[in-house]
Amino acid sequence: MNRRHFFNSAALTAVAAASVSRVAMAALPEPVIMTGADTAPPLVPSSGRPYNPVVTLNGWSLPWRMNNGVKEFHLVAEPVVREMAPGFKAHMWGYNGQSPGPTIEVVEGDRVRIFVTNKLPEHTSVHWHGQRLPNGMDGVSGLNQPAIPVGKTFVYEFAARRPGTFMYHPHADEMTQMAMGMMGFWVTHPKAKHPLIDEVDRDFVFMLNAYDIDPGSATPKIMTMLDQNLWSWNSRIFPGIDTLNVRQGDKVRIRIGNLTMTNHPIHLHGHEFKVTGSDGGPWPLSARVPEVTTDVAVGQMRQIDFLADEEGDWAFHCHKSHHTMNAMGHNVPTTIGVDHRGLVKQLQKAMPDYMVMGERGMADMGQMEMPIPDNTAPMMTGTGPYGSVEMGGMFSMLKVRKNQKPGDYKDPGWYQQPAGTQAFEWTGALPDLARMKASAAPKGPQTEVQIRKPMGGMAH
Ligand SMILES: [Cu+2]
Repeated sequence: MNRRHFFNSAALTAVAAASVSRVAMAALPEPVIMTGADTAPPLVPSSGRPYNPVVTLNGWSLPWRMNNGVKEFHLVAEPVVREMAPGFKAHMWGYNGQSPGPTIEVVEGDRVRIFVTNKLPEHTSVHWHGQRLPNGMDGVSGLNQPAIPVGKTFVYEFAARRPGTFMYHPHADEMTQMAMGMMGFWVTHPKAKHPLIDEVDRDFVFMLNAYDIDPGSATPKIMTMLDQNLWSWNSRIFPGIDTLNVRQGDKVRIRIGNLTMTNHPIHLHGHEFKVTGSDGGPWPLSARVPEVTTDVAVGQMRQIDFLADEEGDWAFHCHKSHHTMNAMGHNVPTTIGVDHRGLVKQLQKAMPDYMVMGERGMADMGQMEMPIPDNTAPMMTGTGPYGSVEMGGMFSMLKVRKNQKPGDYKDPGWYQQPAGTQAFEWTGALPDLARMKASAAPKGPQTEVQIRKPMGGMAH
């Protein structure tokens, strides 16, 4: 984190006091810029009302300056380079050095002033999705305010009236600016104990977002409506998404926002959770049912709570199987069952790099080190302790450990399963596989259907 000036941190208060000049204090706060894609530790508040901070996956929370009782933040809309996975950098637009922008955390009742500086090549605005605020602060350019011209700074100011999880994003040339990565999270913590908001030990936030970046290129294609090839959490794709590391017995909350163009059924292994809130606010107890998957629709936020009581490395992912894959630059028919013998040599005369894909399924792809263009990520990848995980995109893990210290968010490494608790190979005798008896088969002529999936539309 490149803290050009640090306005709020328990650890660095003394530094901040020394580094903020009187001129800066009189003017707008200097922006804090993030240069990396690591998950920052929670930003413990050192001014204003106390709260239990969130952890943004592969992201961070924006420090503020307290000015006469008003929390002042400075967002800079600008082109950024975001590392989506190790070795794969995308040229996006975002805020303060990254896409998504920093999470803004405030407390119910706080007076908030946000300076927004536009360093994009076109005008922009910021809409504060889900907030109660004066109409002129809602950020729809043309409707609520003139757009923020290139090079100008606008000021938004309102009170954070209700606790909850919200988002921010442009409401000016939205199609371009959101496809380029402009979005961020906003959390308003309750000011006191709230009957519908439990206190939790760990509180994670991330945004579902999606991009269309051709393998070998770096800039998202903004015209793509549905056929994005990179399905990401906070503009990161597996294996670039950090794991959610918790202590066994922790009460865990995860807040998930969706600013893609489709819904995402988010699935957690090994535990049941309850959806306890949305951007509309905390849900009544009567609306909370146990689930292991919750669909997060476009423009929605879902907050899930659960007790992390099962030790292990638990998969946590979007259940649309094409959303746990990375970029594919091809339209191919399904070739499972096709005999390729002889064909490959013929094709390699014309295309020396030709490889057979999917003769037995696509799992081979996860294991083959297939040459790929310079700036992209393998389609199905990630190595676990027992081999290739064959995943990409919207996939991570919940890591539950007995000895994870409170407040420690470091990756504990792979889970060591106790002896006798892992699936194993049967090495005894096998009976003949039971088949349907000929006498039980339907009579009459049989048609064998050859299924060949249609060409094109390999959208995932
Ligand atoms: Cu999905």
